[in-house]
Amino acid sequence: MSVPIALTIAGSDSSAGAGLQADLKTFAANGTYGLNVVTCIVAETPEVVSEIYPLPPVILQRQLTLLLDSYPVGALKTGMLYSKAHIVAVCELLEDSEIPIVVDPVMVASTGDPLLEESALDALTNRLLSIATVITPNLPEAGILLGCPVLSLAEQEKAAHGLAEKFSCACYLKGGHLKDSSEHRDLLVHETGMEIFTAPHIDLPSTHGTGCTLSAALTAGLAKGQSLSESAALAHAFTHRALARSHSWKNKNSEEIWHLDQNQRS
Ligand code: PXL
Repeated sequence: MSVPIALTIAGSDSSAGAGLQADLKTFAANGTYGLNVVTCIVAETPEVVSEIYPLPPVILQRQLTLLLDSYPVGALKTGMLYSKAHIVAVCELLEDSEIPIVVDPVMVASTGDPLLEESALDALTNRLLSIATVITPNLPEAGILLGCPVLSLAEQEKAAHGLAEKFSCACYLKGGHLKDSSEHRDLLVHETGMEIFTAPHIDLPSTHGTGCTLSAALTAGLAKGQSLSESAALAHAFTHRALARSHSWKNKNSEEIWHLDQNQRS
């Protein structure tokens, strides 16, 4: 049997809980072979982003062209793209592609540091989102994309439909930023309706990498030929288990979610 291939276009997180490292671990844990295109090198931990070093957009294109020419990619995702030039570089190569595209519209790190330049927002909304099969914003990102904040469960539902319509794609809207509930509610709006995924709130000092993990698991599902609905259910369950198994080290502030061997760590 041939192994399904998932590809990520993302930044490198030195602490490996987010970014392309989270994506590759998630791809592997979900039965796919992962490929990666690096956009930026980020010196960071869950507590601090100390440096962002963007690679030249042409180097991004060389990686992506080579991989698309060499492998039967089943699905791909974009994560941290950082600048307008990086977004345009990706769109130039993917605009005519038939591969399902998951766009995680990464804007801000869990530390609050920006991971997208302000001048890139136009290219994100006008070019990248229009080639997405499914987008996976969190509530602050949804607010920016729609031009109005999303602050309640009712607004979340309206926003998920609004985004799907505005960008003519499916929308998996993550509800984790609503703080007034013991339960988190994510919504998937797609052609045939809306699905709701709920999970109990887990109190953690850091949720670094959660968004990357969810969009990567969704991409793995699509790469395996699962429907959007099945892929979303897989992604939701996988991310919840990874968060529930978060690991921290003695005398160290860092805490990282656990992607691999979900049945082996309790
Ligand atoms: O979680 C968003 C994200 C995406 N990509 C990279 C990151 C982060 C968060 O820190 O470092 C490279």
